Parts: sequence; structure tokens; C-alpha cells
Amino acid sequence: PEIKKRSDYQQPDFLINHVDLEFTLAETSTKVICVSQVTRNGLHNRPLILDGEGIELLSVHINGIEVSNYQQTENSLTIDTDSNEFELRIVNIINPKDNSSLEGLYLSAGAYCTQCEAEGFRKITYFLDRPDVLAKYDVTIIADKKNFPFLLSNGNKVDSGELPDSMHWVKWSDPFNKPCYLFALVAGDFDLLEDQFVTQSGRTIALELFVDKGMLSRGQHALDSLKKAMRWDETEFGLEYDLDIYMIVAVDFFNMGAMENKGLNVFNSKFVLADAQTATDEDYFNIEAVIAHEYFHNWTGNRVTCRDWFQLSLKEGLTVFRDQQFSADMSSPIVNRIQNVRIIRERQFAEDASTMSHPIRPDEVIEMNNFYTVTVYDKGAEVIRMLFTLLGKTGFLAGIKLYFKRFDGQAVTCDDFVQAMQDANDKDLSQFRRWYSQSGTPKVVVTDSYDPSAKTYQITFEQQHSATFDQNEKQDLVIPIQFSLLNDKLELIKLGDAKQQQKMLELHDSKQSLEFKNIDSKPIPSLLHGFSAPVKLDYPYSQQQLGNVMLGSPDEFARWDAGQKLFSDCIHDLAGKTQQQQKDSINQTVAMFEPIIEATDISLALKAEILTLPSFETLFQQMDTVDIDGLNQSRKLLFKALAQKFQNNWLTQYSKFEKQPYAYQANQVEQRKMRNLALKYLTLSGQHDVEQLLIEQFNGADNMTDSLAVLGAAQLGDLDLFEKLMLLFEQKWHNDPLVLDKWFALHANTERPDILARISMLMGHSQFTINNPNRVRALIGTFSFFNVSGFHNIDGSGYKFVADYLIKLNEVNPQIAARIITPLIQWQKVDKVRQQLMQHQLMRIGDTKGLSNDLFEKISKSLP
Ligand code: BAL
Ligand code: ZN
Repeated sequence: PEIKKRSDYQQPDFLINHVDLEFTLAETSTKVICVSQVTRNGLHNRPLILDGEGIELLSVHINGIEVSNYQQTENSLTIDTDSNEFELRIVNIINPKDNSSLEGLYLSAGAYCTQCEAEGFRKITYFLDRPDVLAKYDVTIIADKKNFPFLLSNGNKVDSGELPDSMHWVKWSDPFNKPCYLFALVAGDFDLLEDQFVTQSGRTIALELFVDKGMLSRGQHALDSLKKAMRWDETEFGLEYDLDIYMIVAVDFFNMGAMENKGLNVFNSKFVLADAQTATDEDYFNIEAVIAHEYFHNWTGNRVTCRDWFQLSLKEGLTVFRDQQFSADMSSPIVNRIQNVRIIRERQFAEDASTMSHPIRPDEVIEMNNFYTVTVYDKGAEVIRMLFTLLGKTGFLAGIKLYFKRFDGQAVTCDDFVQAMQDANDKDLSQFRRWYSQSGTPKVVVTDSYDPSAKTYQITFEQQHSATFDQNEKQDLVIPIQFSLLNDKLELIKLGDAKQQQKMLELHDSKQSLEFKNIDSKPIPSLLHGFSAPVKLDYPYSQQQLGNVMLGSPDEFARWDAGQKLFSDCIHDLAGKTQQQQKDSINQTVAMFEPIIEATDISLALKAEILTLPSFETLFQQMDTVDIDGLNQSRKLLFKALAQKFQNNWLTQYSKFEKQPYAYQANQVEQRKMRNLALKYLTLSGQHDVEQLLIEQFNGADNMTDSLAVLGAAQLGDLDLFEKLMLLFEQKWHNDPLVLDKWFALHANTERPDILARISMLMGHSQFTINNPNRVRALIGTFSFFNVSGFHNIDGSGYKFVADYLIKLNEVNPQIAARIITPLIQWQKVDKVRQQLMQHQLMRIGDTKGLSNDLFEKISKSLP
């Protein structure tokens, strides 16, 4: 396969400014007529080369005259013409029914829908499938009226009519220029939830949410979230919606979370449907966030889009940052920030440490679908956040304003974005731009010294960069580091003339020092407030100092982080100790958390976060080489000790909140969080009557959060009750696949010797199908990402199991296969025996006949 390079970008040879599409929908032979108004771009005589894949071509006309001197390959159509401006008419047939890749036009549980980002439009018709070709679209859809009463596309509905044989048609017109990746078509029979939104300038927008029949009551939260997002973007960014209608369709078969097609978002139903019985607090949260994310794309992505796919972070990093800010405003900012950081530390650091390491603006791509990554999205959002931190909110918003003023309606680059930020703020961002071109996780090493006689304190920050798999040479970055200093009474020390208590250092040299005068005793630094940069921090904290930061830092993130470090240090230090030493060390750490349980100066939500152990994945990323079994064991030892030491406190926390009928409200969410954390610990503590508690909560729960928490606790405690309750759960939700995904996932990450037999059996469940990405992610994805003992079984059976599955999935849905292979290519930190076992399976997959580009790219990079 061809490697595409960012540096090879060329303007398109031709432009298309208007597209007239007509679809006559039929399951195995949908007819597509695409009439494009084409103009030659610049002075040249090169032919028009269109992209296309899996298309049956019927005819090509130029200015009404049929042409036949074209050349077709597996993925292109070349047409030679002298005309500089012409109408191109292409007629072709596609087969939505057999399209299991879920790209282009396909069937999802009987409804037609499309997914065109990144390069799916070429599976619909021959076209210039690249984001810098912007056109206005008129779309006519013809289908059987009984089965497909709703025929939807982008923009405004402009006409419709009846046809013989109970067929009907609808015509849509989108007044905005857009790249073809934002094209969408949906046809089906749905329940429709309607509402409206009045914009700040007084325009009324029709809101329409389409869901599977019978699911209407589960759509309300999504619709409410949409209205909140629309208002928030007006008040925070001054951005108003631009069409008269905004449609969202929830479909069951979808590769991504959702898609921001202009005026017609298509959503994975997982991120739309919710009610108390079927959705957890986390689901409610995610729905609000994803609805907002897609809405925010209307400006950051659609009005201004990417010039080429290497620039993906232009829209994704910025839009993730915007949805993070929105979520923080809608609920608890600190809990949100902690969740953002967990993603970076668990998954983005892992990606950067692997053979898939790439900058947020990649330089080389084989399959674009492989670059919808935590690096492009979440590290991309951290880079935008650093700009926000460096420029301040006012400066940042001035940059955004200039960005839209310059680039509205255009396809641009990350550099264009940074330039707007720079020009609006008169700040030189040339060194900052390296964040876009450099991969890897920087390390910031902090050292300090105190001179008691001079009463001076010096603190030195040094940035260090290691080579990554994709890049040997690294340069110094601009790293904003927010910090404060505490004295031994845990009081804040005033820093600098402005009597600031928090300082921001812009670290741009490899090493920078600051000196503070009139300091009475050696301070304790509280570092990287709010996770002000996506780096690993190294300061030789003593346990006592960490305890002090956890209790006394003015920054809630730093308090949480200090607690996490206390836990991680303890877990990592257990290796190689005698049992007695382990016990002593654990007891000492655990005791440090007593004041947190009693603390009254933090929210319940933050308390629950502080009392949650770092995940296995986070701990994994803190080490250079990992003893998988040892790390898993050590984490469990500490978990159990926390459970036992605070047994009475957990019972108090569990019992102290009055039960109320379920509502997705901040105070209820944090109470459930704490209560269910306490339930976990109680179960793990081995308290004799915990089964009773679990059964009572399971039977009495009026919501999915509490039901699922019981299953999670019973699984963690390895109780026989787990199997019994899982059976009951399956019986209750047998006909609800979205709920069953939670059940599949719980099974998949259970530690048990016969886990592979169990998963094989579940693959035969009547609701499981390899064609549905949600099912596959729940069962196979959860196993490979989270079942540490099963996946990493030293006999290699876990790796082989996943490889066998990926070989099958490669044929069905390469995009999802390439997601689930992630843990298998992250062999770099495990022991040599496992490394060889993993590589052996990668080679087996690599030898598969008909290997997709998606898997090829990841495997070829990953094998030594
Ligand atoms: N653009 C793909 C889905 C999303 O990031 O919103
Ligand atoms: Zn997005």
C-alpha cells in the first residue's frame, strides 16, 4: 500500500463547486447519479482523476455527451478532457446490503445511512474525495415509502413528491459549501422527537431527533443536551447555528461515536439513547459530551474545515477542547479534568510509547482511519488547552475570532490556526508550533534547593525528550507549568511582586530556574496545577510531602494527583519486598488517606476520585518494563488493604445518603459515585454480610448505575453471587443490545481460568454479531484492552484468541479490527517471552490473505 506524506500536499487539479446527487435506493443495487460542475484549477493539461472504490460504473457524460475513453482502476477513474469548465455526469450502482465496512452507504438494522469521513464518499460515487474540494449539494432520494418514510440529507428540505409503485422522493439543498466527507443520507422508519431552539439573534431552529421505533422516551436527554450545547456555544464563543434545521439520527451499526455531517448528524445509538433504567450516569455524561462535540463541529470543522487529513487535529483537537470546557461548565470541572487526564495517561502515553507514535499532526499515513487517535484528539485538545493557558481566555477568544474572520468557508491547516492565535495576541508562537510536529511524551524533571541562611529557594525545571519509534530527533517545546509553593504549615507562600500564589512558568529552554527570596523554610512545591501540560513530571517527592500536597494544595487537580502518586509509588515499591515489608509499606500509605475520608473541604466527587486507585493501564505507563503479573498482584494488595483498613468508613459512606428517585443531577451523581465506590471496597473487604447489601441494592435499584455497580462489585470480590446476578441481568435485558453490551463487557473482563471458553460461548449469544461494532468492542475489545490476566496469559492463549478474531474481523470491518489490535501492538514494555508471543500473533495476522490497509499499517510498523 501507498504511504501518503504530508509534505507531498498539492492543490487539487480540478475543483467541484456544485453537486447534484440522485439516489434510487435498493438494498443490493442502489443507483447513484452524480452531476458535478467541474473547473480546472490552474493552467495545466493533466486529466481528471477521481477516487472510487467498489463501484459499478454505468456511464460517464461530459456536458451531456457520453464519453468512453476513461480508465478505471480498483480505486480510481481517470478522464481526459480539454475542457476547463464542464458538467460531469456519472451514473453508478452500489451495494449497501453487502457493505459491512460501515463506510459509504450501508444498511443499519434496515435503515440506510452513510459514513463518509474520512474517505467513505468514494464508496458512493467517483469523486474528488478530499477535504479541500468544497461544493454546494442538492440531493434527491427516491425510495419505497412504506419502509422508508423518512428520507434525509444535509441542509433544507426543498421539495418532495409521490411516485408510482408506492415510491416517493425528497429533495434537499445545503446552502453551505462543504467537503464530501460531510455529506450524509439517511432513509428509514423512525420515531421522531421534535423541538426548537431560538438563537441569540432570534432565529428559530427546528430540532429533530430520529430514533428506532419505540425508543422515543430515551431521546429526551440527548435533545436537552443539544439545546444546552447550542446556548453554550453562543454565550462562550459567540457562535450561532446557521441552518434552519438540525437533525440527529441514532443508528445501531456505527464505527465511530458520531458524525458531524452538516445539519444531519448520524450517531451511534449508544451516544443518544438514555433513560434511568438503561443508562448509567457515565452514559448520561457521555451523551451530553458527544452531542455537544458534534454540534460544536458545525463551526470548528464544518464552517472551517481541514485542507488535508494530516490536519485532522485542526478540527478534532479544537472541538474536543471545546466539548471538555462545555462538560466542565455543565458539571464538576475537577472531575472532568481528572477524566481528561486519565485518557492521556492511560491511552495517549501508551500510544506515544508504541510503534504507532505520531505527532498530533501526522507526517505519514497509509490508512487515514488509523489516525482518529487519542493523540490527534486528546493530546490535540491538550495542545489547544496550553494555548488557552498561555494566552488567557480573552486572548484565546480573540484568536478564535480572527480564525473565523480569516478562514470561514475554507479548508485550512493547523499552521493557519496557530497563526491566527499569534496575530490576534501579538505573541510569537514559533516554538510552540513544535507541539504539532513532535511526537512523544516530554518529561519535566524538577529539582530544588533551599538556603536557610539566605532564605532563598531555587527551583529548576528541565525538559527531556526521548526518541520515539517515529522520530529520533527532538527539540525543546514551550511547556506551561503552573505551580505554587506550600510551607510546612500547608500555607501558601506568596510568589513574586503581584503577591500571586500560583505561578506560571513558560518553560522554553531545556533548563530554567527560578529563585524566590524571603522564604522562611524549605517549601513543598505543588506542581503542574490542572495538568497544565501533557507531560510526565519527575520531582523527588517524599511520602510526607505528597501527603501535604494532597491535603493542602490550592489546586484540586494537584491534590488528586498527589494521592495518585502515593498509591502508584506504593504499588511500584512492593516488587521484591518480603511479605512483612509489603504489609508495612501498604499500611503506611493507606494511613495517609484517613484525613481524606474525613475531609470536609472537598466535594464528595473529588473525594471519591482521590480514593480511587490508579488504573492498571496508568500504572503500566509509569514503568519502562512491566512485570504484568507482579503489577496486577501489587495493585490488588493495595486495593484490598484500603478496603479492610477503612471498612467502617466505607459502611458509613455507603449508608449515609438518603435514597432519592433517580435523576441525572450533580448532587445525586456524586452521591452514587461515592456510595458505589464504598460498595466496591466493602465487597473487597470480605465483610460477612456484604452479599445481603449487594442483593438489596440490585433488587431495589431504580437505575442502571446502581444495578451495574452491584455487578462490578460482585465481580471484583470474586463472589459466587456474580454469576447469579449476571444471569438475572441477562434475562431482564435480553432484548436490549445496548444494555447487554455492559453485560458482555463485564464478562469479558472477568478474571477466570476459562475466560476464553466463556467469550467463545458469548460469541454465540443471539444478540452478538461480528457485524455490530458496539458488540465487538464490548466483548472482544474489552477483553483485549482490560482483561490483564486473560489477555496477557503467559501461555499466549489470550493473544492467539484475539489474533484469530481479528483475522475474521479483517474481512468484515477493517476499521474496527485495527482499533482492537492496539493492545497487541503495544508489546514494548512487557517481558521478552510475552513480546515474542505477541509478535508471533502479529505475524500470523500479517500473513492473512486480503489483509486490509488498516491492519497492514499497524502490523508493519509494529514488527521489528
Ligand atoms: N469527525 C468524526 C467524529 C467526530 O470526531 O466527531
Ligand atoms: Zn470530532
